[in-house]
Amino acid sequence: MSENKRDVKNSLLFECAWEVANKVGGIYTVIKTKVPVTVSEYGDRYCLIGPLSYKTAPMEVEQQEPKDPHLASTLESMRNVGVKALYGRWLIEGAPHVLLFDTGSQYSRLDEWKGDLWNLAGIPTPPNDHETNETIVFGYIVAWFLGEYVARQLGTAVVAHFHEWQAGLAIPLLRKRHVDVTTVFTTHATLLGRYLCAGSVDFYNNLQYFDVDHEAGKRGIYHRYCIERSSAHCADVFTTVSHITAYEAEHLLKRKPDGVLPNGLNVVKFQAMHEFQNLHATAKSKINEFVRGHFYGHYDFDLDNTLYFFTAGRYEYRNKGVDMFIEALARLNYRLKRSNSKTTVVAFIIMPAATHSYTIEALKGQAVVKQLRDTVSEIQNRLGTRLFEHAIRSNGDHATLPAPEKFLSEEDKVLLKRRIFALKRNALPPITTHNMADDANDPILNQIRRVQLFNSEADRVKIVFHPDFLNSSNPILGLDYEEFVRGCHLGVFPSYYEPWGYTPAECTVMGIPSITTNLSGFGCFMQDLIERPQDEGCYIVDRRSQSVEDTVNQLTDNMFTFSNKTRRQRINQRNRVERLSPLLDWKNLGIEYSKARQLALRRAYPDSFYGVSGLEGEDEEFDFGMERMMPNSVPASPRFRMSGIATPGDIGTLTEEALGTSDYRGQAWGLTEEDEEEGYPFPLV
Ligand code: G6P
Ligand code: 1S3
Repeated sequence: MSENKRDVKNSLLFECAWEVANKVGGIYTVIKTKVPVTVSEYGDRYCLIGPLSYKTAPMEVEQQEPKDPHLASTLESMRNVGVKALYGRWLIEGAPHVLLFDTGSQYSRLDEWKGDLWNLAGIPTPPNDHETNETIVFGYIVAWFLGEYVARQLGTAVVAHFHEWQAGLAIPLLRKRHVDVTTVFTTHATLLGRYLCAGSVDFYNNLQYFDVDHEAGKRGIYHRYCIERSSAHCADVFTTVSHITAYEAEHLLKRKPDGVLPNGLNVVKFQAMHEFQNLHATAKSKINEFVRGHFYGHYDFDLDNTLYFFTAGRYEYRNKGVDMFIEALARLNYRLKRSNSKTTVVAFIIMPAATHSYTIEALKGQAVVKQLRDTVSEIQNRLGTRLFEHAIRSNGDHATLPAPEKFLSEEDKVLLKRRIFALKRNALPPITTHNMADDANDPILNQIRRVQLFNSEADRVKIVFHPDFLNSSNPILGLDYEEFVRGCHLGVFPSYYEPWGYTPAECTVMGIPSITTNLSGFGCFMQDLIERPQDEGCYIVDRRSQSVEDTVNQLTDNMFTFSNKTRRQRINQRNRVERLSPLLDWKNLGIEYSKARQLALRRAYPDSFYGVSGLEGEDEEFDFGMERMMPNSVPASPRFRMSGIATPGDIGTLTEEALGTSDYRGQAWGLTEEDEEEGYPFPLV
């Protein structure tokens, strides 16, 4: 690429994503949790690039002046022509350098850049798509910045890693302009895949056959699709987050990914094993509090024999498998009733939707329980005082001890009766905690109506739909998400479309068993690594090769078996699942990112690796600076499938090895013909 020989061993890394210091969804988690491991590899040679949000940046970033003179002069020259940017430290663990660009400062150039994009890459852009407009302005600013930077800084190779189409537009621009950087593009889903799955197509069996341009056009996302596709094609290295998404990307974006970069987490190891078990017990008692209030007047079940299941995520009804979860809950209810089980399952659905505040009923429930508790403690104090006074005056004669209720005054009794009266309720406990903006058409509520899980007394499965993010300062269910997960017993995520799926991964590192599917990146990843994941508290239902009916039954079986476990068995399973967390630790998975960067450097600067003779030699001392993940760093008991040297992403080997198989793990796709004809055995709302 360049005339100068850039130093590839101490390369600089710019990592660019729309969610840098800007929380929108899962990519924020990827970037933020990965920072410590990337900083430990790159130190000050690492800088993240994102959009500047004036609302959140002051809380997230501490402004600084750049120490790198080339960076300082690049920013200076851009500022001189009106580009507003914030450079500093992102205030998270690892405190990386961060560079945020204000897209608003360059909106005046939008039309010019749209024209350029059309001339350069033939990508059309409609006038009123705000997200695409942001993508264009951001992409042009980033390409401009990198171009100016490497024109000044000539000594060191620069790797630019981009996540998802919103940040990817700079890639085709850099390529067209022959900017001397090497690029990696990671897609965390495909636009078309997400849209197609949300409809009612048989996605996985037809991946090869979709007319991609036509399908994108039909859904009004052709321009976005073009940006995504050109980012994938122009990058030196193209990656996704899982093998299943690699397969999807190959067919929908028409480039076979070079490898897979599984998502990790920042795993916090406790000193002692029982610490996370204690956290479960403490968090569960907070959920118990909520349940007492929510079910007041019908609180006729034993909390000691109640299990908390939950599903959570962005509200993608079909993609996240909420349809299947509710159907399976109805079947679980039937089976628990039929077996005369004394266990109650409270199933939470945590999915933000449009609402108009909390319902009066939900607020009232918490209020009446609080009043009752306050009254009881007042009475308790008064009763204690009277009891003490009586005892101290007894002068050693214990025969004078009257019955405790004698100490209740008439006033106490009236107060208590009033509080008990307030617990009377004519309606069943509500399903949802909020007033929904569109109650009648809400897919989750309609599915609950269809299966008639109305929290009635006889039901062993109760449902609570919380259509908002959790927060410890909420008046209802006042817990942060992490605390809530810790307090639950089982996470259920029967996704149909899930490139990775952080929710079950988070359950795992917190020691909470979960159910996912073999259509989720996480599910496939665990299935690849562990021989019998279900024994470790990581249940994976088959949504690939069996009918929907069979999958729902398998899901129900898993939940039913779990509901019949004893407390001891649950504690044991939590211990086992928590022991899997090293598999998901960035300290082990970060190596895949290193491999992707190395591959990008090799492709851009082959002479630095292979020498003039074409023989590899100069790079022998190159390593990724990290431990190999398997099998030493994980505990012995789970039977892991992988042997010594392979790592989960298999960067650079995927393309060659996977040729000739129908997916990226040699598994065949497909339902039976019968299933295809049958479609869904329960109506899609
Ligand atoms: C943790 C605590 C135990 C508690 C248990 C409840 O393991 O350390 O003291 O008994 O949680 O488990 P359960 O599955 O019934 O919520
Ligand atoms: C995507 O977010 P989503 O929930 O839209 O990216 C996440 C991070 O890679 C991934 O976990 C998830 O499966 C994808 O779908």
